[in-house]
Amino acid sequence: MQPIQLFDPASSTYSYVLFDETSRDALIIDPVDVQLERDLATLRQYGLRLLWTIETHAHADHITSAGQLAELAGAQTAAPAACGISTAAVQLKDGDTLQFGEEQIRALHTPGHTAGSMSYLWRDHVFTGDCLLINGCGRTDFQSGSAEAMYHSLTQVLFALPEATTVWPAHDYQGRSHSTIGAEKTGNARVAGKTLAEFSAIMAALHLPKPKRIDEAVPANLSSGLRHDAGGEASSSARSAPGYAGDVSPQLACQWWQAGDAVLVDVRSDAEREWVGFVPGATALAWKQWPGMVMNADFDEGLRAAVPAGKKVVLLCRSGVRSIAAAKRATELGLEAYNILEGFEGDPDAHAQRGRKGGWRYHGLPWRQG
Ligand SMILES: N[C@@H](CCC(=O)N[C@@H](CS)C(=O)NCC(=O)O)C(=O)O
Ligand SMILES: [Fe+2]
Repeated sequence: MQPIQLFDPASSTYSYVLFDETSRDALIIDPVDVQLERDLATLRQYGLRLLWTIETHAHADHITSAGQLAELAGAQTAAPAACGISTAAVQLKDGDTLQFGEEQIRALHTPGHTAGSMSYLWRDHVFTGDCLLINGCGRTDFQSGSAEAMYHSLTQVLFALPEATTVWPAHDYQGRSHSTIGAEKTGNARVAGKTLAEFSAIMAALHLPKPKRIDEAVPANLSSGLRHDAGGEASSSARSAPGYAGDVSPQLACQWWQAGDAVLVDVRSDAEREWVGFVPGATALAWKQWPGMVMNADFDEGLRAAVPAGKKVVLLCRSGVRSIAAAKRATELGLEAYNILEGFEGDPDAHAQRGRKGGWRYHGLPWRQG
């Protein structure tokens, strides 16, 4: 089986989907925010359940959709431990493996483009991020880059793999899709047959312009692409000036709902409900929002139809972030709208801090597996 290779033309980035053919459990490497819809459609087309989003490094040229995929598809986020992506649920160290169905992918620490950069090995395929590129390699002139570390990663780590290993890079700027370790070992213009001194001189002479989006992309990628205005801080700033009727615990929301005082609206996607679990009898109305784009038309219409005059609406999402945005929208539509704290599953950071799980499903309230 071959990896599914996906391309983002604006940043010349390749993302990769791998899956287990029996269980359909899948992962995606280096997903790009503006390709979110395409990637969700790809998962649907192949009938896949996304278990993992995996970063090769904190990108400087585009923003990851990892955080969005966690919300929308129920994936867990994984990133190299030394990249400072503090929101990633799994912090990978050299040699760590991630399981998807019967398949496994293994992290190889390949610093040089950045100090934390990793490549990933799956069967006889290696996903090299911005370490080994086709007839090139990642630049080493910013973000903790090092030509010496790059030289070591290329010649000692990646070129030590079997020559038939297929190389899948994170970028190609000339339309090439993949290569092999053997071809790069003998023919790569920057490193093949070069000493460290020669390689370092080549890297120092590149003088590449700074990526256009670096100042915006790196901070966003350090929080899995959930920018501060769309991520966890949205809830704390929202609390001081909510723009909606208020926050309620899952228990109180359930009481109101069961007493007929409120309509319970689940704003997660169909996929999330199917994979994670649903609340029988709740109204399903997906809230679609990703950076720079809010798609409200269906939501508005559905909400108007679902909530009779005089009733409250209580909004449920996965971790209590999207439900805030949805509650604000419902308020704009004239409804008395409440956000259900911590959503269906709870906030993983809060779990870690408090040592307990907080979402709807952990309170003995009605729900069923999808
Ligand atoms: N021109 C691109 C940036 C290109 C770039 O710097 N790419 C990085 C990867 S993030 C690289 O390592 N390039 C290696 C090369 O071009 O040789 C932009 O403005 O976004
Ligand atoms: Fe990069």
